[in-house]
Amino acid sequence: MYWQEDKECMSRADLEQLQLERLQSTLYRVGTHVPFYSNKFGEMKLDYDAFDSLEDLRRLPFTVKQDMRDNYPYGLFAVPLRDVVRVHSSSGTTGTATVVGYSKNDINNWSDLVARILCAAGLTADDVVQIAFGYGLFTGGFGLHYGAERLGASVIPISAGNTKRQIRIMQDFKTTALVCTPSYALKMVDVMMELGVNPAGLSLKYGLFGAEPWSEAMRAEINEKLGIIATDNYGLSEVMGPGVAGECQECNGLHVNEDHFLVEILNPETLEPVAEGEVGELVVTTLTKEAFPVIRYRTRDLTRFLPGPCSCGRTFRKISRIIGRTDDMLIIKGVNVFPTQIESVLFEIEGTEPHYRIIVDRINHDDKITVQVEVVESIFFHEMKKQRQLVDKIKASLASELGIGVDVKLVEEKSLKRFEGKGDRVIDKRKL
Ligand code: DLL
Repeated sequence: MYWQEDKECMSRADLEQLQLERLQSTLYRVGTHVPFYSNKFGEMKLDYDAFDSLEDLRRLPFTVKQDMRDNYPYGLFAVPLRDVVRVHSSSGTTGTATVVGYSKNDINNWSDLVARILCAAGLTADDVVQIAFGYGLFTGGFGLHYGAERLGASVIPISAGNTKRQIRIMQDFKTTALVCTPSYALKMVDVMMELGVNPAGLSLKYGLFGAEPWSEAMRAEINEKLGIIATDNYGLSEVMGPGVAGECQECNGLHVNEDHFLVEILNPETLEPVAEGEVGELVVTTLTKEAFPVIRYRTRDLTRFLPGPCSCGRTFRKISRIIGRTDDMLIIKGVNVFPTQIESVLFEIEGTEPHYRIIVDRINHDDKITVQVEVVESIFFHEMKKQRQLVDKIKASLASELGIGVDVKLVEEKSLKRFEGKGDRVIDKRKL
């Protein structure tokens, strides 16, 4: 049930002591090997010996994505390239890519941390794990692969794409665990329906989904359609990749691997900690990374701490599923709207399919948001009145969730784009 019980269930006091020791050595490592940090620490006259409490973290400077771009490609590495055994890179949607490196030890830790997450989700060495994340510079494929191998499971490194083949392999190889983005899991369901494959006839038991925001309602839909237990796992390349946090079988929040990552949740404007349990930006400091340590990395991901302890016995704190990113929050007529809020509403409404697109525009200085929703084919055979009733129902539910009016357009089944990797359901036409 645990992969590294001595760590995952350690007392908070022991954990905090371990975190402090690891933080001190990380600071020393970056302060002596990475000019970016030595300059910053020099400016603030950081005295390593006086750094004797986790509270002192608050005095340290932040690292942001732009710092990584400015130091492209290897400027933030803390070891010489000859000690780097792997490089990954994240392209993001804009600007220069960021490049991250791993030492042998980093890969070893990464494998254990991902194995912890797979184990917490219920997987064992008996499982057959189909990894439908892209293999390559993206951390998803290789990260989950090494973790699943470390667990001793049988790994199918199929990578993303070629959905018909994915399903064929799932049937023939008796896959018990599917690993991909939640969007791709939904696409697979679609293709199964097209092919006349009944998911109940598969051997699937688990789905480990991550790499993009999704909602509780989407989980329910996937669980029901595939007959599995879906868990959420979170990570980001700048910090390691998958393996930063993951859900146990309680399925209500993600345990952070706190012996390797020190996390804070801050108000993104004031950069002060939010009140306990409030939503804020996740900020991560790595505690064991050798090749690419980061201090107070601003992830832009929004989450909150959940109250503990967890009945699974793990002592690591839990964060809620990621609600969205500070940069994918839409501000519509001054109101903050997250795509996941819209998703949750749509998934609750009967007759709609789990595929939607959000289009934002500004017409005569007025923000306008239109949600295109796929609906089951039969809706279009109904009289107009029924269609209008459905539109009104969706509009009313969205208005009550979001606090603003939204236009709704019903579109035919399978008319919206499907995703094999991270989904992108928002088209913002405003020139902001
Ligand atoms: O997406 C790492 C990963 C791969 C995590 C596979 C889990 C599974 P990046 O491509 O650098 O790395 O993207 C990181 O994706 O900052 C979040 O905004 C988002 N993200 C990752 N996992 C989740 C999740 C990988 N479970 C960015 N829920 C992060 C919501 C997620 N968003």
